[in-house]
This record gives sequence, structure tokens and C-alpha cells, in this order.
Amino acid sequence: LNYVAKGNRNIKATPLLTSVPTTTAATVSKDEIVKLSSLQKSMFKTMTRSLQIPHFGYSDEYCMDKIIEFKNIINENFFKNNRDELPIKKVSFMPFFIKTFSTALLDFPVLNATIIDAEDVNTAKLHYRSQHNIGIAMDTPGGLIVPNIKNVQEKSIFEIAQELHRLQEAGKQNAIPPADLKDGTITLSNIGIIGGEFLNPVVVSSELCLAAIGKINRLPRFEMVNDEKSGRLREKVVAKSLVKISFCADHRVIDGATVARFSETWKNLIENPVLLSFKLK
Ligand code: CAO
Repeated sequence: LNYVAKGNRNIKATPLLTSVPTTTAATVSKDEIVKLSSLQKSMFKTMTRSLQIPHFGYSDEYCMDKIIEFKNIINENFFKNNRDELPIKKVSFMPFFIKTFSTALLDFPVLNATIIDAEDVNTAKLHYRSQHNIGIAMDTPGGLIVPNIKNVQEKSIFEIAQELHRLQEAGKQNAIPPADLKDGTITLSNIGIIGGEFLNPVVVSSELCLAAIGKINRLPRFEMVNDEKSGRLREKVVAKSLVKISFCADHRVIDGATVARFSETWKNLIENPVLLSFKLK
């Protein structure tokens, strides 16, 4: 995923070499052989390196109902009242995912670490990184690119939304500044904006963990409710907005239980965003 961060530092100056777009459907009327684009070359190298890492996957389903409510309140109040003065006009889901992810990460610093001197198990060390530079997989006209938002642990949801907007606008022009592509520490990928529920993500060699977000769907689930007549608890089918989250982690140093505990912490924040305010200074 972070192939651009590692390999291609000159995005604006490097037009795609292929005549066949990689991100949209194109009709090929006759057979054609084209060189890999510079983005594809970088992805080729980084992903080949990635697949040498023994990794594992983990998935769970999170309820989005309260984040949707939270987002709607912000969009209907904050943005409605200050619309003309603000650089962005609304907030999407991503800043909430990013902030809750970083808040959960504060209790699991190993997931934000990297392995150094990894060639030999006797010299290998873990570098714990205090900055949460969260890479955002971005679908741009030039292809997949992964800029990162620096120091998310110190940023508000509004600041994250502004940064994301800046990166998205630059991504549309294939003009993401090289500094935004460097020094990522962990990655989030929201594939659900396009479709699909699960992803089988691949972690890059400079990071230990990555999480992918699927499509938010309205689905029926059982819930325990108080029966008004009997006063007893009973099961009821209710509609919920649900999203599947898929993780990939480096199994050389991260175990499944750590990712499962981290996921439970992140899930709790997404399902109860009021908890975010408890640590506000
Ligand atoms: N499920 C359903 N709807 C979603 C969603 C999800 N998971 N994520 C976002 N949406 C909705 C938003 O709410 C918004 O709807 P409204 O306009 O009605 O509010 C709409 O989709 C557009 O959202 P956005 O453009 O504001 O996007 P975002 O901030 O949520 O995400 C970004 C930004 C950069 C993550 C996304 O545009 C993107 O590029 N995703 C693709 C990532 C990718 O390619 N991953 C694969 C990597 S492996 O090859």
C-alpha cells in the first residue's frame, strides 16, 4: 500500500506511462503490451517485499449508528452555521475513523511500531513511534496512493478533516507533496466508499498493522429489548448501520490477541463516540 511513500517521491513530475487506465474500465479493441506505470512499478516492488512478511488477518463488524448521528449533528450544526468561513463544507466518515483509530492506538503502541535491523532476528529491534502518522489509502486518477496525516494523536476531528481534504484535492491533481508520502506509521484503507465488505489487506514492511474499512450497510441484527407487557428481556430484530473492518498485521512480532484487543477498543470508541470527550484536555 505505501508503495508511493517508499518508492515514488516525484508524483507530479511522473505521468503514467501506460495508455490503459488502471483505475477505471477501458475498452481494449486489440491486444496491446504496455510498460508498467511508475506507480505500478513502485507497487510491484513494495508488495513483493510485503509478501515476504508472515502476516495474519482479523475481521470484525462495528455498528456505525452513533458515529452517523455524531457526524450528522456536526454537519447540521457546526458546518451549517460557519459554512462560508470554513475551508471544508462537511465532514465525511473518514476523520471519525482516523481519530478513533488513533485514540485506540494510544493503548497499543506496538501496532504503531516498526522493525529495524530485521535481517537478523538477533539484531532486530522494535522502534516504538510516538507520532501517529496515519496513512490513508487514496483512490486517485493516477492510481492508489497513500499519503499520511501527521501527528493524528494531537489533532481534532476538524483538523483531520481539513488535512484529509487538502490531501484529497492534491490527489485529484496527482500533486501530493512528497513530505505527505513519507514517514507513515500505520495505514487505514476505506474501500467501502467504492463497494465491498471485506478486504484482504497487505501490510507494508515499514509498518506492522493496517486496517481496511468496508461498505457501511443497513442490516438486521438481534438486540435485547425490554418487553413492555411482561417486563422481561426479549430478542428483537432491529436495523443497524454496520461496517466490516479487516486487519492485517505482521505476525513476526504482533499476535492475534493484540489485534483482537485493539479492535475491541477501537470498536468501543466507534460505537460510543462520547468516550472521545473523556480524554479531551
Ligand atoms: N461505506 C459507505 N459509504 C461511505 C463509506 C463507507 N465505508 N465511506 C465514505 N462513504 C460515503 C461518505 O459518507 C460520502 O457520502 P455523502 O457525500 O453522502 O456524505 C461519500 O461516501 C463520499 O465520501 P468522501 O469522498 O468524503 O470520502 P471519505 O472521506 O469517506 O474517504 C478516501 C476518503 C480518500 C478514503 C476515499 O475517497 C478513497 O479514496 N477510498 C479508496 C481507498 C482504496 O482504494 N483502498 C484500497 C487499497 S488496496 O488497493
